[in-house]
Amino acid sequence: MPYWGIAMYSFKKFFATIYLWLSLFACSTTALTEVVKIEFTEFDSYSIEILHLNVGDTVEWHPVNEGHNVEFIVTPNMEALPEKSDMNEFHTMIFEEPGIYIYGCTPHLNTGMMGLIVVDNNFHNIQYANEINLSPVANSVLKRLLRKAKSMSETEIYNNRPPTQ
Ligand SMILES: [Cu+2]
Repeated sequence: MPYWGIAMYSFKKFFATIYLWLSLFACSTTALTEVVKIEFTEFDSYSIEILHLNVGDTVEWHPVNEGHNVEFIVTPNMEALPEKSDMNEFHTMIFEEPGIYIYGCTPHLNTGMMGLIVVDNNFHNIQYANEINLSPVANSVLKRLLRKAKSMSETEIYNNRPPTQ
């Protein structure tokens, strides 16, 4: 290879490396917020039971099956729980605070139609979950969700996060 050929080759390699570096840097510093879709299933449940989010992510609940809604029973701010959503209506919420969020369907909470959202993998407000009064079925569902969420490894949490849209 003539001298200029080698120079050209290392020149290209140099820029390819710089490009790779810059794109990795951009990915790690840009705050990509996500919009996650959860559906009301035909089996009186939510299509995603445990969800890990970062602060600023959004969840959309889609009423693809009738007879359900979204009512929060635990959030980091128990003094100001969000208003429950209307039955059979689309609902959306942005998660601004780290902590656990527990919600259920108003008519099916007692039979265990519940969802757990963990923001920033932060469980600081988990004691609220022990203080709420639930039916035995809902209580065991909640315990299962919390146990599973807490025992998830970083990899499992990463894989549990829906892809960025
Ligand atoms: Cu329901």
